[in-house]
Amino acid sequence: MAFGGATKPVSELMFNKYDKDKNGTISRDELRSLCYDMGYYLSNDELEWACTLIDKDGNGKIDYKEFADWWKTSSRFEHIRMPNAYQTQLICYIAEVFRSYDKHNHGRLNKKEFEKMRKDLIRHHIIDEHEHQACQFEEIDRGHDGSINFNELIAWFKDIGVLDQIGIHSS
Ligand SMILES: [Ca+2]
Ligand SMILES: [Ca+2]
Repeated sequence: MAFGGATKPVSELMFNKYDKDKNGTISRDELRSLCYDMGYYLSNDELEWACTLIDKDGNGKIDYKEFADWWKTSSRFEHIRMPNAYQTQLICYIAEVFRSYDKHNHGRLNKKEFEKMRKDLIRHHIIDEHEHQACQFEEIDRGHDGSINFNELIAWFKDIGVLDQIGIHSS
């Protein structure tokens, strides 16, 4: 920024470099190869989790905006690290609750289903009724398709710090 505008941001250079098939999105394999080149080999599970975090609208592709968002996080490889035991337990539980409200097994919840799930999560003290009341369905629905998928839910939890809080107690 300080040296003026001729150069592209690093995130864009990286995105273009690793979008090997030039389709404008980073696939799982392309992400794996990027991480590997940077010294972080991801197993299949780790790659799956990294994609859940980076592909925030859950459409199965990492677009440039999602990539740049991730790239600018201060510790980007730490950010996509596999959850610890407590977080894993929490995420499994959340996935279970999510699935139980996904009556049609579509992998996403409509507004009504989501509101029911939110009440359930409040009841189980995973989210706080007062603190997280302001979060609007429309904001959580990043892909704007009128439903919330698991990636969007996890992205929301990341935003409101639900997953981080648990992490603090574990180390
Ligand atoms: Ca690609
Ligand atoms: Ca996406």
